Amino acid sequence: MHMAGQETEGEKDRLFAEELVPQDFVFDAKVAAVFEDMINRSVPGYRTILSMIAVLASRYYQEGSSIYDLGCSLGGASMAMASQIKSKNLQIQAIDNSQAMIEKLTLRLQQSDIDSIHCRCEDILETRLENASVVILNFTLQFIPPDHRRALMQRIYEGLRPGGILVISEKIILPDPELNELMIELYHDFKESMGYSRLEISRKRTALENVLIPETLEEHRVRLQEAGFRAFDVWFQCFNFASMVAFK
Ligand code: GEK
Repeated sequence: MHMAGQETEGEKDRLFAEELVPQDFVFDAKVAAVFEDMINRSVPGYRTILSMIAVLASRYYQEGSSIYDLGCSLGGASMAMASQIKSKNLQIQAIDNSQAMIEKLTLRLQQSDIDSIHCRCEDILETRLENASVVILNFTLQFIPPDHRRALMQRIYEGLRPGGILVISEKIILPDPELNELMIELYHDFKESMGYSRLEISRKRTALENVLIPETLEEHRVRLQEAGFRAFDVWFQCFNFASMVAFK
């Protein structure tokens, strides 16, 4: 896989280091340019989660089916799956509604030798899901307005083949207020250890306030069960970040 190149190399995330008027967070060209550095320094275990999504997908991929990576950003999960799954028929649909992300991903794919990833700019609330064995929502559902989440789960369930899986990674809320506060503080300590200043951390938190809406694991479980999934559990958690898997 060849991914080097001036245009596709990520820059360091200094978005919240400079003085700026507080605004809601958007996935624009500025964010796309620093995305890899940002997510690696902001999501504890991000790299591990990508590698393990590939392991899970490899086990549950069914020959002749499709894999969907919903809210793919720069295709981290798609690329991990593409290199893990050895099938000539592999078809990964990588979808994101950020034009900037899809442009950058398209360039990357053109510069690589990967032909199994098909990316497009689209709202995942409009995506037609069919014949899927693996669906990935890696830190995407948290950005979907809460009142649209149930219908999305239902459509994913309908689009999955029996035996298929849905992987959902999210920032979560812990039901116990004291533990919840502790996890948030530990998370902020983690970000500080990754080189973000207290000011950057607090500005980013404000920018995400109306945009990233976390839920408890119980809320996820109930919604998945209501959509029809037969089993659900958490396979990874670090502080207030978790990744779950649900089985059809
Ligand atoms: C990764 N999964 O690296 N339709 C399509 N895309 C959307 C929508 C929507 N309605 N809402 C948000 N997004 C990736 C990381 S980032 C997580 C995912 C983060 C997209 C949005 O444009 C962004 O690219 C992505 O969801 C969330 O494995 O930045 O914390």
